[in-house]
Amino acid sequence: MADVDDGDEPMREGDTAVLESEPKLQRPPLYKVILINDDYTPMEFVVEVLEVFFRMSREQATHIMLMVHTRGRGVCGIFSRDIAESKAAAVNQYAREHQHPLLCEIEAAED
Ligand code: TYC
Repeated sequence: MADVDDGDEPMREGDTAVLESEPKLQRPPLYKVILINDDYTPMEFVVEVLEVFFRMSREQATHIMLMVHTRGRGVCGIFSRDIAESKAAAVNQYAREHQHPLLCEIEAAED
């Protein structure tokens, strides 16, 4: 190209310098899956949910369940929006199928 500086030839008066912009790759936003405490869902059921849907060991699951039980809510995982939404929906559906009021929500994670 004659008039645009593509780096091959020395610049001359009248040429146009072109600065390539930095590629702006943004990471996809992440979402926390939050478990909410209630007075009725059995502790054992919550532990099972954490093992099955969040692949936690019995020890991890028990730790998170007790944290939710004492503090009111707790994070059980951080995922892309699609995965977070489908995990929360699957947990809520599983809880309803077993007539438990257990509630799972998602919340944007700060980055
Ligand atoms: N609070 C419940 C109980 O005492 C246990 C529980 C823990 C329920 C965590 C929900 O997200 C929850 N049986």
